[in-house]
Amino acid sequence: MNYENILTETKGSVGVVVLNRPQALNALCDAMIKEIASALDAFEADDAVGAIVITGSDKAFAAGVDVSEMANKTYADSFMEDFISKGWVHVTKCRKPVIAAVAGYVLGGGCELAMMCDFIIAADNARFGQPEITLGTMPCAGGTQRLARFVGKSKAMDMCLTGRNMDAEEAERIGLVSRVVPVVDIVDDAIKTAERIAAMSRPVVMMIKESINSAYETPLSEGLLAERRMFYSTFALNDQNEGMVAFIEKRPPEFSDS
Ligand code: CO8
Repeated sequence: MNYENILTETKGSVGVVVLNRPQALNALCDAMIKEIASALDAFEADDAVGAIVITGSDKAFAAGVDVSEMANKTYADSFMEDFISKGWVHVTKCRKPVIAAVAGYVLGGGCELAMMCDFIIAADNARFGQPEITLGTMPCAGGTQRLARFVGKSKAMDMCLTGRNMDAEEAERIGLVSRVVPVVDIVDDAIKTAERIAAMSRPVVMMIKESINSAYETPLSEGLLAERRMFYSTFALNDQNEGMVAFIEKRPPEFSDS
């Protein structure tokens, strides 16, 4: 597929998706969402890829969903198209780890897209916000749900009801992002992090991702039970034996992803 709104490349074992609509601060138009979905599906199917990074530019990860495409929609249009459910779910359904490497504006749907990824590494110039209320609407791709679960009710209410921006330092303090790095290092840092993950046993990576994600879907007792069962199942993998024997023999493990 030829992409018009994103760039893609493979760096070693890492698939990289770069949002690329600089003229609109990477506003997420419908075509771009479809392209992101297609790129993720392609990386998911590529055995050479072990982890994925989604990034934007130094100025904007994404300044939201494209307002010009939404302005004149009717209720019937949006309900019948169900445009939020279609492309976006590819991000959350991806079984390989997806890291959001964000800089500049991370607003509205941009912040929601970042939160759909497995974790967020932020540049020191990143600005997060859910400004939909200033447009007379509300977050629609997880902004009221994921944000509340990730940073708590008080901060989610503050962000969604005032529409204010939050800087990277605040975002790290409240746990929205895993760490903050200088903007010049953001992509390299995310790719190095993804490479480190891609070098682990792939089935174990997927099991851990699934387990952590289930923490947001299940009560604690069920989540703990599912985690224990998943842990026991790692003993059916060659990689569990290899990892532990390599530790005892004081050598690096050679995982076979089996
Ligand atoms: N959509 C479309 N175009 C955008 C968007 C956007 N979200 N953000 C920026 N642009 C465009 C601008 O229109 C401008 O284009 P042009 O040069 O042709 O006029 C260009 O990008 C550059 O933007 P600015 O000139 O405004 O740049 P500034 O540096 O002055 O300001 C800001 C940057 C503060 C980020 C400003 O652009 C801004 O406020 N953008 C909108 C932010 C926003 O409100 N985002 C939330 C959008 S809504 C959303 O994401 C979820 C909505 C859910 C609704 C569900 C649908 C039914």
